[in-house]
Amino acid sequence: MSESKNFQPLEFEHLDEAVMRRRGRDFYEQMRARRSVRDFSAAPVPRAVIEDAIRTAGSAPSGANMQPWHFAVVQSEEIKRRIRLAAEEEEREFYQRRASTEWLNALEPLGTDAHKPFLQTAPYLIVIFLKKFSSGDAGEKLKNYYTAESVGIATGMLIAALHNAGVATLTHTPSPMKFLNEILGRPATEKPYMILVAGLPAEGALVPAIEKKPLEEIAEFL
Ligand code: IYR
Repeated sequence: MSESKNFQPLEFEHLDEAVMRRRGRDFYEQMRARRSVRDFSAAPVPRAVIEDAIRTAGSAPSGANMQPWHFAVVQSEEIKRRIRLAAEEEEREFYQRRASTEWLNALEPLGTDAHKPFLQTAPYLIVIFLKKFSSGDAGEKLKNYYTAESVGIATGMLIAALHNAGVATLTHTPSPMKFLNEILGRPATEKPYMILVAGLPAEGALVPAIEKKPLEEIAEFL
């Protein structure tokens, strides 16, 4: 590709093979220790850590580099309370009526129910919105591309960044989540994607005894 005013040299760190192997293994060891936490302490986490993790998420690749995401970081006790009440209302509907028996059976090992106290206990609720449209320089409406893929990648990077900084998370998706637009004042063109609960685990927190599939079951090399 020729250099032009739209291009600049790539900055890329070439690693020795031994360093490559070590860093690959170290990162895996670190990431596999991540667990979804449902029992949070109210202990504070520095805002700067959350900001850097969101900067990391914002560095994710996205369709046509449209960066179709918005992160609403909720610390306010009052807003957390309103989100919890609205989410629990939807969850009661889910557990009592909407969920199929098959779905409830699949959730059994996780021990979840309609109570979501962590939505109030944890210091941060990072509410991730997916933007179907962006606004251009003249305020015109631009279509975004591959929005679900883009926001999924950014969210994965956010979870990894928080874990790396010693912050526990829970991916929480009450369904439907439309109430988040109202509570957080986001426009109808933005779709609530996920609540990422972030903070420190409560002392003695328990997690489900579940396992991840081994490489042989999830990958093939051809
Ligand atoms: N949203 C509900 C149910 C739930 C669904 C799935 I799929 C999970 O992996 C976990 C929970 C709840 O949060 O309880």
